[in-house]
Amino acid sequence: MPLNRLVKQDRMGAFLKDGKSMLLAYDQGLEHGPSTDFTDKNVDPAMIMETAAKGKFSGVVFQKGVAERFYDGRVPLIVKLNGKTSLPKGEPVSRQVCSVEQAVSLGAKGVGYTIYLGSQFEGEMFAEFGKIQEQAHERGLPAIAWIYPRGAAVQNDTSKEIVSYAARAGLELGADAVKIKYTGDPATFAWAVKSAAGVRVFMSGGPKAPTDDDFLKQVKGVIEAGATGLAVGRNVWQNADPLAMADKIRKIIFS
Ligand code: FBP
Repeated sequence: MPLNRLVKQDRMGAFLKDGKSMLLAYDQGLEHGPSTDFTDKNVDPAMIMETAAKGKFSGVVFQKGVAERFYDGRVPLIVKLNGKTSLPKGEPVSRQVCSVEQAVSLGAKGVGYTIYLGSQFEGEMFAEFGKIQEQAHERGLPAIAWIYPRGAAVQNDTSKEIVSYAARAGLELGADAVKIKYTGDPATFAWAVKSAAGVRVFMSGGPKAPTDDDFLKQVKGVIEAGATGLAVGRNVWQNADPLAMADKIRKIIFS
């Protein structure tokens, strides 16, 4: 059997077109709660499934409960394997709530896991992600790490130093892709992309930007920096016209 280190597989293939990607994230119902993020329309996961398909997203991200009830196969699925609510205070930790096996049975072509880098519990999340990465790779699936520096030890979670540290941690831990926050400009984000050394980099959308143009400027910067694309939620499905926004984003990523 060839040594793993000699096998340069891109397990992200199901989510790529011309090496780029645009993922629709919808796990905020657990992370933030419905009253923080949702309206009468986007509280319904069926609306998100429709947006993912009609908006020609490269993939959609659900927790297992939403996937079980609403995933219909039109867009490749990523199942988030851990999660937490915004209710506990103190050092953040997010633990596994779904197995790789269960994700596969739901039709997942990839699995996601959040690591709070810098938290006093980062070791627990490293260990859990380590097992998940091995189980996902045994099945040929990518393990995508949401790496968010957070906790009392982290002063500025969008600085060049900390975002590139997050990207590099993804490489070191064996992630196929990392989802990280934007640093604010292409030059500093390019350092994060370089630090990931081939691990695919996705920008995490964040709270809805004041205007479409503000957000699209970030998307341009991310692509200019050499990233693969973005995994976005609120900036699409909180938009008054989610499909029009998806179209604008797609044009930048795949142009
Ligand atoms: P958004 O584009 O809405 O920010 O979604 C990306 C995401 O990573 C979600 O997958 C996740 O629920 C959320 O951000 C986590 O947000 P927070 O930074 O508040 O923990």
